[in-house]
Amino acid sequence: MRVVRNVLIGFSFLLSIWLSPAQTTPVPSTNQQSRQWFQDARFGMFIHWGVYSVPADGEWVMQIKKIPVSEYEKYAPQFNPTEFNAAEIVALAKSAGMKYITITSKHHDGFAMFGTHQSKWNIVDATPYAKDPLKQLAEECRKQGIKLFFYYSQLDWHNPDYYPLGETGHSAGRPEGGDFDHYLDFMDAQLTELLTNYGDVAGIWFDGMWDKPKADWRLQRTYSLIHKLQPAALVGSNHHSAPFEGEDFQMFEKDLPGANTAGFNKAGVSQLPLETCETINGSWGYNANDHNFKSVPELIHYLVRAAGSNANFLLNVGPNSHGQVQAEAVERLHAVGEWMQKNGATIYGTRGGPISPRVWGVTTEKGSEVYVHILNWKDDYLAVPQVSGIKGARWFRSGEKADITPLNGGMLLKIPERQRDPVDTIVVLERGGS
Ligand code: FHN
Repeated sequence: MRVVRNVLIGFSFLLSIWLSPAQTTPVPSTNQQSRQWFQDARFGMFIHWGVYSVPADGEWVMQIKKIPVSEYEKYAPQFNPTEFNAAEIVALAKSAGMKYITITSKHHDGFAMFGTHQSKWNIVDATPYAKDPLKQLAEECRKQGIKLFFYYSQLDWHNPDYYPLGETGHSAGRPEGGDFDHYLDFMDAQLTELLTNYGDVAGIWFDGMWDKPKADWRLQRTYSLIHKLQPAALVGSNHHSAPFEGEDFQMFEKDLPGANTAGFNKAGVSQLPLETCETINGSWGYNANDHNFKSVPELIHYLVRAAGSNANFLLNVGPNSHGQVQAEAVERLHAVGEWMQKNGATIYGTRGGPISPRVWGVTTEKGSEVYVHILNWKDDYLAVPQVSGIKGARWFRSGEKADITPLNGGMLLKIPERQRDPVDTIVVLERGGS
């Protein structure tokens, strides 16, 4: 009996680990469950917020305007975001249909938006605000059932130990010399604070490795630290290369997976859970002169096309120096949320569908249903490739039967005017038994 029990225990252990095709080491079940949740979530809020919101010229102002540390630090005493309301921001994300928030804990300027003890260059010690917005946000996310990721920039334009310099940060006025390993210790210490003092963290969103791609970033040490402190936390890094060992999702920037119109996405699409991120206007960090807000249909199409590419959509807002999200962004997020309330079933919990993305639209699938999202098609008929096992079709919005017939090895869909939707006409293909 004991032998049988031991065999069963051994077998259940083997079941609890899983080899992800993109990795050679087993992925623990806690991490696997997080990846599953992440893929089901499909939609998140990116928040770029920091002391750069004071000059209100985007998060690269220190680099672009060649501002030395000595001058840049003068923005901190002006940063007093008394209008910041964590409950409102979390509620805004929920109203948009977002399931998680990814907020900048530290961007390239090195300014920590949390009460770190590793340096005084942070919102608690260096500003009149003197409070920890990430602590407030973490508590609100727990209350409102939203998961929280922390963006963390490995690139640092402020820390003198970020040396030798990479592509950027040459106007910061830091002294020559500096110990990069000491900087990495500093980084690991800040990550330890974030993964110890803020409750459950859904993941760490790294950025900035592209500044010194050939440096020894001690990735495995840092990734092991994260997975040890919070085994359910996911690791992703926006290094624009193929995923490294220890990374749990792959992100793309300003393009869908596999596309590279913006020049950031040089890597192929891995087997890891995928996410693409984009700005709601043209800037990540608050830019007072950027009124180039995307329309609601554009944002919905981005979300649907991301899901059709088996990816999440991380949509960014940049709060101002008072801690407020721009009214134009709030308005658009509410409108996207109304669409998600009606159509979210064709996005949440789905995976990329059996027909690969097309100019006319994409497909997503969940269980026995395939959702055909017709985003850009004016004709009365649409020919699509055959999808196996289809026993029927219906219009998602009206529930009425859809007229789809076999044609030359594919399927011909008739699209009556009354079934059309100006943003996304959705047909549900119902799969049979076998
Ligand atoms: O340089 C950053 C940029 O400021 C922003 O954070 C984006 C968001 O994905 N990432 C880097 C550019 O690739």
